[in-house]
Amino acid sequence: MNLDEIKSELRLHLSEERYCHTLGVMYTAGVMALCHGAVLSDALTAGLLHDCTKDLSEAQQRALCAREGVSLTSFEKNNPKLLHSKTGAIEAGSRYGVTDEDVLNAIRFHTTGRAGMSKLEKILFIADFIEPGRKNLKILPEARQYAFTDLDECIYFISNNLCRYLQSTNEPIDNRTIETARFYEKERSRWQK
Ligand code: DGI
Ligand code: FE
Ligand code: FE
Repeated sequence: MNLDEIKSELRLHLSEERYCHTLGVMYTAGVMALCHGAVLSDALTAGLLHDCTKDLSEAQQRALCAREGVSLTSFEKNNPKLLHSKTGAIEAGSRYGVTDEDVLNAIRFHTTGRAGMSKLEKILFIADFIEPGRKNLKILPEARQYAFTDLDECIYFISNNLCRYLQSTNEPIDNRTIETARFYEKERSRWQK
C-alpha cells in the first residue's frame, strides 16, 4: 500500500484524535529523517502506522497475538496499554503490507524503546513524544531541541523522564523502558569528555 492508501484504511480504524496524532508523528518522523539521513519513506510509513491498533479493544489485541502465535510478556499481560506496539507491528505487516523489518521493529518498540535501536527506531520513539499535537509537558521544548541535534541524548532524556514520571505515579515500569534509559545514559556519556 502507498501512503494515501494506508491513510484511507487507517481512518476506518482510528478515532479522529488518534488519526491527527498519527499525522503529527508521520510529519515529525519525516523531518527528523531528513535531518539525520534516514530513509524518508520508511519514517513516514512507521509514523503513520505506529498506533494503528491503539483503538482496538484489549480482547481484540489479545486475539490478534494468539492468531499470529506472538507471545506476550507477563508485563504486557498485566499492562494492556503496552500491547498496541506489538499488535501494531502485526497489523502493519498483515493489513497494511509492510515487509521492511526496520519499519516493523520501529513500530514494535515505539512505546518502551530498547537498547541498541536503529536510527529509524530512535526517530519513531522520539517523534511519537514530540509531535506538535502533544500536550505541553514541561520537558517538551528541550526534547524537541535534542531531536534535531542529538538522537541518543534525546532518547535518554525522554526515557529517563518517563521512568521518573511512572515512579512518581506508582505505575509499574517495564524492564525494557528501564533498559532503554540505562543503555542511552551510557551511550551518551561515551561521547562526552
Ligand atoms: O500510544 P501513544 O499514547 O501515542 O504513546 P506510547 O505508545 O509511547 O505510550 C502509551 C502509554 O504507555 C503512555 O501512556 C506511556 C506508557 N508507557 C510507556 N512505557 C511504560 C508505560 N507505562 C507503564 N506502566 N510502564 C512502562 O514501562
Ligand atoms: Fe503508541
Ligand atoms: Fe503514538
